[in-house]
Amino acid sequence: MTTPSGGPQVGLIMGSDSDWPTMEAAAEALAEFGIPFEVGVVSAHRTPQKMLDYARSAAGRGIRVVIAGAGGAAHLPGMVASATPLPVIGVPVPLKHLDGMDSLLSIVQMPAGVPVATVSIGGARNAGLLAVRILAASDAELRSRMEHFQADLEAMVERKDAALRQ
Ligand code: RP5
Repeated sequence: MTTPSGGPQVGLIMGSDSDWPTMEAAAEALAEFGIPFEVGVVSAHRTPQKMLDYARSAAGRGIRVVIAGAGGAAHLPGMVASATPLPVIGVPVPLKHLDGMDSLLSIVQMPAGVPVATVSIGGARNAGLLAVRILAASDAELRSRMEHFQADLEAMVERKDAALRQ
């Protein structure tokens, strides 16, 4: 578990280190906005006690959003959501079989009362950006940076449009 200085605000966890190539995009998005985060492997099936300890202690340690990625029978995001009051963003990690549909359906179809904000299959960058938006809801400076980010996206599309039309 890595904890950069400044106290992590986002907990970025995944069921296996094999999920990192997918989940790295969430870390990159958080880093772009200067959000302190921690990274770790926490498995719902292989380390169930660690998962419960992580979920139950996260809020008390200053974590404000959890991003949880897993593949296959991807129970990590939902189980973490059941044991923390924090918002949990689930990332369906695509594996060799079933193209990530198994991961998506395991994460998205939560029972009422236990929400997980599920992004697209492999959509870790959006998970990172959604975490930034959640934090920005109570941080005017961060919200302003998100608005600039959105303006940059818009300008990029306009530049591509103009280039195509030439
Ligand atoms: C899941 O099983 C993990 O999230 C990972 O996506 C998948 C395979 O894990 P490994 O066998 O590669 O460790 O729990």
